[in-house]
Amino acid sequence: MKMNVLPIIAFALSINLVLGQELCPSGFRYWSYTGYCYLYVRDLYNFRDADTNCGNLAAGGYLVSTHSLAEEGFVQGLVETGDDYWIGANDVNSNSDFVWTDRSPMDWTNWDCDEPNNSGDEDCVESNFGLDKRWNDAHCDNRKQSVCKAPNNLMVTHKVKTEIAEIKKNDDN
Ligand SMILES: [Ca+2]
Ligand SMILES: [Ca+2]
Ligand SMILES: [Ca+2]
Repeated sequence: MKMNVLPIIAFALSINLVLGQELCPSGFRYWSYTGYCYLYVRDLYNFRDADTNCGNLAAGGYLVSTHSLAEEGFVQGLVETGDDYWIGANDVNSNSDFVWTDRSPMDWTNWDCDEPNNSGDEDCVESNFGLDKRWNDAHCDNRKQSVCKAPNNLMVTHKVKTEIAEIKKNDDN
């Protein structure tokens, strides 16, 4: 029997909200359009430390990945200074092969014109670059503000349950 779990998730979500429980890790802001939680980090970090910081602040937290112009716009709106900030895209492992630190698909890009240019081996991506406020590959050691993205608490619970079920299944075999 195949069950549609979406109504159940939606119901659980509403119960959670009714009970006033936090849907997001502390300080993160929920966005219903994606169901994810976001946090603007004003402190300046290099790329690697910025990504580690996101993981320290939330279970499953990484530098933000975006998957549409709408999501990019939402994230830009969180960045109070309007300055450039780290996002999770990088080509550290393989030049010109950009990936997200959260391993989600690279299903759209928002490069500024003539970027990415890998000038002097740039491997980490910032947004809010240039007049058009788009993406640029930059030097990973630069210290910038950043935005973190994390699954909402319900997603984390669901993921843990799925993993436990998977482990049990493997034990039975
Ligand atoms: Ca490189
Ligand atoms: Ca590069
Ligand atoms: Ca560049």
